[in-house]
Amino acid sequence: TSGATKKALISVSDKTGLIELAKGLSELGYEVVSTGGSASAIEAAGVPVQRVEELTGFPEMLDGRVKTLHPGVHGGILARRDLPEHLEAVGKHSISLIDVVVVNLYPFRQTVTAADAPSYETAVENIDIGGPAMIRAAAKNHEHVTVVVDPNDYQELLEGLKSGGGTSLEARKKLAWKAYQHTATYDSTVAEWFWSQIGGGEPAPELSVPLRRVSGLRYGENPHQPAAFYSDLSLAEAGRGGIAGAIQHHGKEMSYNNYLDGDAAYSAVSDIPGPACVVVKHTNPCGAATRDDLLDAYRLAVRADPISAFGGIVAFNRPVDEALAAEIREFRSPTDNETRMFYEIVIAPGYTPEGLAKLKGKSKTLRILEAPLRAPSGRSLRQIAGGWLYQEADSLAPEEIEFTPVSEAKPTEQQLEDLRFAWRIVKHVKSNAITVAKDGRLLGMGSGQPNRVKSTEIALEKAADDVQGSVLASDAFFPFSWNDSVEKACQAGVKAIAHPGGSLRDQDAIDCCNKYGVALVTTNVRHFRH
Ligand code: 93A
Repeated sequence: TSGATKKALISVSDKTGLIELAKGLSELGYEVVSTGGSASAIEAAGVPVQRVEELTGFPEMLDGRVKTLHPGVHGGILARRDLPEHLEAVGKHSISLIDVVVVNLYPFRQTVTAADAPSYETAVENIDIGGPAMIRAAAKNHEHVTVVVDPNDYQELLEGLKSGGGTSLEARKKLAWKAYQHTATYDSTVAEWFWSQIGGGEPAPELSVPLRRVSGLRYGENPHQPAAFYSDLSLAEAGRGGIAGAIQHHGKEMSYNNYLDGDAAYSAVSDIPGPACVVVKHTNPCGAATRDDLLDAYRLAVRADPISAFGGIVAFNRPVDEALAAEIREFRSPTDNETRMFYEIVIAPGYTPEGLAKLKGKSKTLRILEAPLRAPSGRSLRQIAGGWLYQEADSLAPEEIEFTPVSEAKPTEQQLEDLRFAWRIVKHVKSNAITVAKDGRLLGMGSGQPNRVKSTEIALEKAADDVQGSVLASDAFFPFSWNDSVEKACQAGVKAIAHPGGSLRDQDAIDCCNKYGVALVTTNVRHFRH
């Protein structure tokens, strides 16, 4: 075989546009090489074609499992044209260079999702090995080789080749990107299928969510967005409690944002075992406390951040009695003693009759909701453009997690208890999430910052004077850097820190805590909330 003529290798399962492509390439002076079915189709159309067996001097074998997996093919694709050693090596073995590679893969997805489900064996035979190898090789050598995986790109390929010097480097890079996307998607489809075949992995359920339109809402997040509220009628979600099934005793009608924030508050407070109060603003807990006396818990929760609590949602996990209702009604802002606190919603699993009557007197508008506490599991669905994401709810409680001390200083029982409390709350805070707590109350939190150090700074700043002797929880591990969160927390007076661990820089966090005599524990569990 001479290196003079340019070669194009075609091996396609989807034969769309194949003949036009082969004709076009042939007319441009390319020698077309092809595999079994593709070669037969090209031949039948009267276009000259060389069979890959002739190129390799090797027959197809193992029922077609080995067709193109040969140095005669891969050497011709991968040789660098700018390296004399490479050209010499292929020359020595009479391997001819391949300039254009057109491949699309066995239709694995169509095969395994066909109405007539194939046997396990058939599915396995439909895993393409030689095709991805050629695509990846050609894409790797895009400096010199053009790779095409999509029949929609044939036209552009022919036009590019026609224009004198062949396809542009820019075009080849773009095609290489597309090629790797193609093989990556292919492999993840295969992995997903295997997942469905192994006992350990439950395949994600086919979802059809029976929804009942409960009410129209005045508007969505903003007044120009029409909106409505639907409840989920499926058996799986029935009886799980939470805000969707709440009874409203009093107040203005619920808004879209009320549902969102109310859900966040009630989910967080439902996760705390002892009597507790959680205050939420814009879906993030900005105050939280647990006390034997719910009234104390309420006072402490509001004090964590009274400015944020103003206009927030107040959620309890025990019934509200008259004394607590009176306190909610009269409570004045700790920062400005003139003003009574204003809330959007109070939600609890129950009210004493006196409690309810008292609370109603706070204002005409205060929404008073009653709902069973939210069960800790269930499903979570979120919309993205053109689709939905499914996951099981993040229901891991601190009791199910091992808090492992990794520093010289070990946490005291009280610190461990505080860490568990901080951990419960951090799960409900948007990532990057940091919570600072002491004696069963939240002192400060940093949420939603794209930089963990910033979240830490915000949390420490909010905790202010109370930070001495407090504990800190981080929803994900600390990537240590010169201005790291761990050091900031230690310097501020935090005495124990919990994070998942698993960073390459874990040892740096340990060293830092040892330097300050702070206890560091790892949980091995992450609580991202994006
Ligand atoms: O069975 S394979 O994994 N082994 C190979 O060596 C091989 N080479 C190409 N499958 C292989 N192919 C695939 O055959 C291509 O990816 C393409 O999808 C298909 C084209 O076969 P035909 O030209 O016989 O229709």
